[in-house]
Amino acid sequence: MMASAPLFGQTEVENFRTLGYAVAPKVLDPIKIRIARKECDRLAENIVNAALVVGGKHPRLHACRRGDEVVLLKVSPIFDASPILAALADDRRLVAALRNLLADEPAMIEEKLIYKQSLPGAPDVHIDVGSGGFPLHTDWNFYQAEGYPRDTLSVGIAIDDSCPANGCLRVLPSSHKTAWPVFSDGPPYVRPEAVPADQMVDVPLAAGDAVVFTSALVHSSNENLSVHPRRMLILSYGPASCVGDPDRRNVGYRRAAQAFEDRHRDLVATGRAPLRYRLAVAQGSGPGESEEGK
Ligand SMILES: O=C(O)CCC(=O)C(=O)O
Repeated sequence: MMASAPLFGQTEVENFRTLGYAVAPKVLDPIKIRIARKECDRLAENIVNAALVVGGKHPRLHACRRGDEVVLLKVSPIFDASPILAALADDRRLVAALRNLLADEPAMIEEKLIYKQSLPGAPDVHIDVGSGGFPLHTDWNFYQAEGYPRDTLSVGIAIDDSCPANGCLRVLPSSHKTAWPVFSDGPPYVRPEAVPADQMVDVPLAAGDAVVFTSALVHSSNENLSVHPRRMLILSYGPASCVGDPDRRNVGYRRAAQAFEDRHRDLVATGRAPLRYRLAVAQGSGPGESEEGK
């Protein structure tokens, strides 16, 4: 049997070391992309439904408001809610590539699904701060507080095409070699006045492509100005030998989310869950189908 080509070739490995990021094409094939999109829709519907029925903040759901719209920004953590997405990411070539970049066994410390998707009918879910983009930051500035090593890295796998118009990732090449000043009153975002804005570059991706970037790389993204979702699965890994308990950042959210979802199931089972939110509802018609109609 012929050995398959590595996911990240020599060029990607060199770019990753020098620039702090690299793009690898066609990590997901068209069948997997289709499966991933369907699963993203199923998950978003379930999570919005649970949020509407139970009320309050669903621990996995991060939504924001933009004008009259409610934007589903991200769902995190995700793999305990989606064995399908977990299986897509459990890819032999991906693990081999990460092992090479980390020079160690990769231990997953975070999984999140960026949606950047306007929710039809602007459902009445808990709204977080922000308007649909990600301010300048390094993931390291967040991971550091939990004791994860600086050489932690992330892989973003595009589920939809991404480009400047729909808020693709933007990075500052080679910025991982510098310590950037961050805000100290609130989340540790990088201070924008310290960043040479004209040196930021867009990282457009075709659906199925992946970008790998080190946790110390300065990055951001703008709002999605298109009418379509811009979904990307972002998986972060540290070197297993020095990561400690990999799930310590997310285990609390995971347990809280599972308890929230148990409460939703209980309300559905006892006929106290009248709403059935559907993503396919036409813009403006809003949620409101009965639970029996599913
Ligand atoms: O996918 C994006 O738009 C950016 C996501 C990001 O920067 C993050 O989750 O840290």
